[in-house]
Amino acid sequence: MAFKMTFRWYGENDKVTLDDIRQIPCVQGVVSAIYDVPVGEVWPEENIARLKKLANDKGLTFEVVESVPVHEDIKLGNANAARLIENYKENVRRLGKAGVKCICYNFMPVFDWLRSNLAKELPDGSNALAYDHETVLKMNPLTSELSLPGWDASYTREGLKELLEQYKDIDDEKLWENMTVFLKEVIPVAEESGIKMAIHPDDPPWGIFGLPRVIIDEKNLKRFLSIVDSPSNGITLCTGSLGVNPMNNLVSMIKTCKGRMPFVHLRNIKITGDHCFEESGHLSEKGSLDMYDIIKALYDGGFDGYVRPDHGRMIWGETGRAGYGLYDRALGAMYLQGIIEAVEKNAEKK
Ligand code: DNO
Repeated sequence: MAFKMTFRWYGENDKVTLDDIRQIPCVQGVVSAIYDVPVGEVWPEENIARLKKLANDKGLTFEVVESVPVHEDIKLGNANAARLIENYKENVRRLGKAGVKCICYNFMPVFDWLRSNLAKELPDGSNALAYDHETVLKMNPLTSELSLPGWDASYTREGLKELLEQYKDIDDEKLWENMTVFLKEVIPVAEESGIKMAIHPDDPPWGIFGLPRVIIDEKNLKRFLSIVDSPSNGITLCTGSLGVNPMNNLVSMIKTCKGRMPFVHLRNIKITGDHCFEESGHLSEKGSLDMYDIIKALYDGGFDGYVRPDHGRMIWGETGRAGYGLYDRALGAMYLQGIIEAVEKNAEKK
């Protein structure tokens, strides 16, 4: 099957259980990670095996890891980078051995995804994540509470000040350089291990706090893919990340990245102003992106890979990890699957 529907699961401490997930009719597998090993260290094989067994025992596959985080020293390209890249390669090997087929990661300096409001009330009374550029510009990363419940625990920022200091010398070109070193080492190991690496775009796709960000638009995606021209060097097409810049044409990106998108995050967003957006429900008419056009473009390009609904709103009184509750993501999965079924059957009948 070309589109494999998956669902992110934060492991045994997640309020959303595997029993919940297996009851969403279209979901075949979970997307997860090992959360109790510090960034940069090698994941114990028994932890990986346990995660896989837990999922498989519930009839779910475990073929996608999100994320194997890239240590800041690799992004900075400092003296520790070589050792940490070796550890990363070992993780790729171990995950390949355990049957994992795709690894999602990102190369965003210091901060992963960023929002200014974790619970903006939408007109229907639901709560969603939102981003307002003015508010973010006023934030001081050293004093503001920037921790997001959706961030991988491994992204906690000790020594943040020191880290930001080190990034002073890293501009976009230097970041590309350090990324190139990483890719040239890791992609051959991924190829041998039967793994497709899938870089997540920067979210939001513009610079914040003066830090470089490069996985932001079609031109840079092309540049990224050409660094190592291999099916194992791919991207996670995250519609909600790239789509908040109205200059980014997702359908065109899908054509450009044909065959190089092993993983797709399908989510809608509503652009509410210049550099401002809120995370609407998945339904096309609720946001700025046309989910039908996106899925159709993937299908037309012969997409063969994993998809997952992305951040959901908090609805029906649910509380929990912002963006990662059960109900709205489950609605999203079923809505997306409806489009997928229609697109596939429509094409078969022609
Ligand atoms: C947010 C996620 C990101 C993503 C990482 C991948 O909800 O999409 O945190 O997992 O950027 O490394």
